Amino acid sequence: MSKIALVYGVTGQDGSYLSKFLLKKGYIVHGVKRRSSSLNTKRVDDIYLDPNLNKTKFFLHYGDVTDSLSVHQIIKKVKPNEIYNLAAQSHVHVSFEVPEYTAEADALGALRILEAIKTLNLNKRTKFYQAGTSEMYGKTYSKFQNENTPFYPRSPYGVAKLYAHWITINYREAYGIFASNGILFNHESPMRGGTFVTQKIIRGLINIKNKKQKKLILGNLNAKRDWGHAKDYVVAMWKILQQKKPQDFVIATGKQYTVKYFINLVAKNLKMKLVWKGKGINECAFYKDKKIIECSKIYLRPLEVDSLRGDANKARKLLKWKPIYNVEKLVKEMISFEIKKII
Ligand code: NAP
Ligand code: G4F
Repeated sequence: MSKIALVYGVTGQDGSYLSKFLLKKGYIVHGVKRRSSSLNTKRVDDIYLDPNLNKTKFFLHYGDVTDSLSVHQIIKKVKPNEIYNLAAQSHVHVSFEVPEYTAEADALGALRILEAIKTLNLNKRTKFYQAGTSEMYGKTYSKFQNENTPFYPRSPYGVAKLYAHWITINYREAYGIFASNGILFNHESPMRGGTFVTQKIIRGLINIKNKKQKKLILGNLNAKRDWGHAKDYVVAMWKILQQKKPQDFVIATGKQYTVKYFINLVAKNLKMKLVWKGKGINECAFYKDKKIIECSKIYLRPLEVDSLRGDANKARKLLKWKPIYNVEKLVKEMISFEIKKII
């Protein structure tokens, strides 16, 4: 019998990779999408078949993690073996603008799903994965962050995710639900949303090279991130739910680069020679004597997370997980995907 998975956040970057991974493993995959006036399913259109016409193993349901009724109804109907809660307002900067909504979706969303598992008496049937984040570490004092590093979130997003982290542990301990947190460091891919810094840099520099854009305006170039590939990270999500007992794992590459390093790497791949001038908010880059990169306060956050670097030794040992992609391979794949779109 095929296992049944329910993916919240199916239309997002990770949801699309995870669904494809689970289908390949033989799962029946149900995904929850939000009603939107513009199409929001482009990342999963390639696996969607009309259930009336075709024999499909991939089903979509309208729903929202801010809506308890829909959460309850969908879980009651699907009775999944595994639920992956990837649904979130996932943009850190935006969370300062919509803090209440971010808490509704990112904090209480997890609670609503866990409560549905409990009230529907699915404790023994349904495993739960919570998409935790390195943003929960926030203001870091240690070089590497692992499962024992204290949390100090620096954004409404990080604070909301920390609630989801602890409520997952709480329902695990109080009601015996197989509920686990993945604490994932930044991961990117060709499916990454356009307003996250990696995709913004890649699309911006390609457009500038092709004379379709004059300037790329960014914020803090000195922040350090541990960037992996979403394709590697969804494998870890699945492995976390295949463990004998529910527990929490850090998933990361262990390598760290600044935003400026990432820009230079993309430029090198595009054969664009950049000349950097200035410092801080006045730092800028020239290409063929034209100023093409500038910094603006608009993209600075009220608080910044300066440095994230994960120690995924626990995952390496217990999950036998390690990333296949490094940052160079990631950048090459993202660039080549964007260039193919233009041709
Ligand atoms: P993403 O591309 O922004 O996808 C987020 C998904 O959540 C989308 O499908 C979105 O739907 C859906 N969503 C948003 N609000 C919702 C709501 N109220 N109800 C139901 N669905 C909702 O994010 P991602 O990069 O795939 O990340 C997946 C999860 O991992 C998120 O929870 C994120 O916070 C977390 N995470 C991400 C990273 C990373 O570096 N990517 C690292 C650590 C943790 P629409 O398509 O309709 O917007
Ligand atoms: O790409 P970012 O927006 O990602 P951020 O804030 O690290 O959050 C991502 O990773 C988290 C895991 O640690 C996830 F939980 C979260 O959902 C999301 O996927 O920004 C990366 C860095 C930041 O320091 C930011 O200040 O890049 C800096 N940055 C500089 N200029 C910029 C820009 N970020 C964005 N989005 N846009 C800029 O113009």
